[in-house]
Amino acid sequence: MQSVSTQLIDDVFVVVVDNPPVNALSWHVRQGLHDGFGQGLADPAVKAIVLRCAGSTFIAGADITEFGKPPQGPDFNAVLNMIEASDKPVVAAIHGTALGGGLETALVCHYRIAVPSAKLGVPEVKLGLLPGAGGTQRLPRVVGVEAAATMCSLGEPVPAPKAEAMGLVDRMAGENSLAEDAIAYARELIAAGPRPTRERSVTGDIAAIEQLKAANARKWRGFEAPYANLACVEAATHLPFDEGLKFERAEFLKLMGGSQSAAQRYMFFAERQAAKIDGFPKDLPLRDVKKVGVIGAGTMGGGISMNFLAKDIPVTIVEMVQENLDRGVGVIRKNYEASAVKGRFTAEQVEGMMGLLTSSLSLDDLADCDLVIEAVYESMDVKKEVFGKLDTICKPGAILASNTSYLNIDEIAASTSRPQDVVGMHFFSPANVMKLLEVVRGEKTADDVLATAMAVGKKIGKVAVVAGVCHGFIGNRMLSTRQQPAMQLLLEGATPAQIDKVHTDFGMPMGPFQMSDLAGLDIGWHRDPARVESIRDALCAAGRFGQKNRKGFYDYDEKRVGTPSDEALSIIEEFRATSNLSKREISDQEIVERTLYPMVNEGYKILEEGKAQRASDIDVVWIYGYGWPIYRGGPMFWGDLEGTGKIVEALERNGVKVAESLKAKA
Ligand code: T1G
Repeated sequence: MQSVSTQLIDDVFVVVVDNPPVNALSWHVRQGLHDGFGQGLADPAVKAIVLRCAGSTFIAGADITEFGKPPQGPDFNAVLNMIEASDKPVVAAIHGTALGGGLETALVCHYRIAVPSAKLGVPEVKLGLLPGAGGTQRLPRVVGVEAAATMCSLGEPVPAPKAEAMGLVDRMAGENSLAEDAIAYARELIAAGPRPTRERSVTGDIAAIEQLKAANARKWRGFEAPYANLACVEAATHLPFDEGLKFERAEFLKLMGGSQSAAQRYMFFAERQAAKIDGFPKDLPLRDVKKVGVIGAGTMGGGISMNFLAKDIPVTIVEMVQENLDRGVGVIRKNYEASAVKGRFTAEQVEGMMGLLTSSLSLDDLADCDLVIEAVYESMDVKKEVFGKLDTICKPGAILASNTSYLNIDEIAASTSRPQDVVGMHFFSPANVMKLLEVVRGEKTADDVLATAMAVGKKIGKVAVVAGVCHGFIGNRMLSTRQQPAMQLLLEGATPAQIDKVHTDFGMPMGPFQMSDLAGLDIGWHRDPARVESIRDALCAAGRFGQKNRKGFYDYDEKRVGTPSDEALSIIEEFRATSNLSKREISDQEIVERTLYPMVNEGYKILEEGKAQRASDIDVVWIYGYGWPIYRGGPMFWGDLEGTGKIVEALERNGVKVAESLKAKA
């Protein structure tokens, strides 16, 4: 396939990459670059060379689909070294996103010109990798140690204007005149001649590296790649260039061969796959969503509203009581103002978003909404009543969504005359922060309603996953299979802190009991202190409701930092005594087997029942909804790594009914 073309314009030779959709450096692109530059370098009429890309972006990186497959085409580093060694000035003309191997290609070019809207970055760390084609050695020679260390270890792209200020971009082009501006710039540089990046010196203070480690220790807990990136940048500060390249190569191969990068590359595609609905054409016509209604101005309703307002979509928020409505609107404003203080929004933007919010005490004001999301109390009766009213109020074709976290969407839909317009949109708290959105497909949900809900999710920056109707859909259904054995382990002698530590050491942001305290132990409690049928009842009876009143499984200080609680432990001991279970030593491995393996098992059952489209969707749910460590790829990916045979044996040993499909895979 012809993915690289060349043209000679007077004395400037232009090499154009055209490999949709993102000009990834597939083998035929590398071949084309090798051949094209070979031609340009050999032609005496050529005085300067421009490298640019067709389509929407400059090269966005190596072709991730090629990883792990037998190598094809010329070696990437060989092609880059050939470009850098050019005896004629080479200019990279950048638009869209020059990422990873794309930026590394731009770095072997001697100069870089970019349009203002372009972005440049090395996001390899997000794939559990590092720039493996000289990026960690050339960036410090162009932008200095601190900027290079930051770009490599955090992986965030830099807008072109800032890149120019850093010296990464040498010239800005007109937004619509990159091709011609690049040629003119190359012609200007004929006199200056080539400027091989490898010959430039590393500048800046190595202390920046330790500062980054200290500032990101919590965020990088358990990750290998950020530290490998920093080690390579540090190597650039004291090794000769070619030694530095060798160091980088060795570190790159270590990461590439490790399970963390395999997991993070898997998740890169899994997240994109989740957006696709099996059997639906890509161009299925969607319903227009220009105005959204949200019912309930509590934590969820407010958070849900914020997602739309931040994307300039007007919201009408409805509450039943003025005081609750005012509080809810006030919380939205306070959250936006807090974000503004952190620089995420300007004051004008906050006013603009608040200006798109209409508050009301009447459902009738939702009549002209294209999408209404109900976020009221988790009671089927309340939801049925609300949907019955919406059925009479909302315009034909409006999408009626429930934010329920586990109730039956089909039952809710049956309370309307338009079940085809009803869908679940389960946001995760805090709804304006958590990226996961479970879109629950009812039996009668129309295809375009499902597709529209998924598209709306993407539009407001969520990672949307299709779930089927069952108790807890995908995420909470699997969560419940962890909670019950965790409680049982308490009865058998483990402590909340031991169990939570196994989970946080595994990489979860918090363990089962820390999570219960955060959510509130009194959620769903029968409120009868005399009725103590579980450890949770016993804690609630003692007025221990969790973080909300600073005592639950743990005691909490004013900053909500939890410490083990003697009172909670004695309550657990007392309850254990009533269950004539004797206390025993419990190993961490047993805690893994009894709390994490059942989640994998439940994932297989969810797939058997068709409540998730694919195993990778289940992994997306757990990474974006619950903070499962992305370097472990999600419960299903991790289950394969852990070994399905080992999992089945442990489940059977612990008396858990194993999913047939899991047993068959063991
Ligand atoms: N390789 C292969 N396919 C890719 C790809 C890549 N690098 N990037 C995107 N795609 C596919 C993607 O799967 C999707 O496919 C389609 O392109 C559109 O992507 C040696 C080792 C560029 C910002 O990490 O960040 O270079 O679903 O939906 O929202 O040092 O894609 O349509 O079939 O994301 O407009 C480093 C990854 C690689 C950049 C565009 N580069 N890509 O976002 O579209 S490793 C990256 C992105 C490397 C070197 C190292 C984004 C984007 P499909 P999309 P988008």
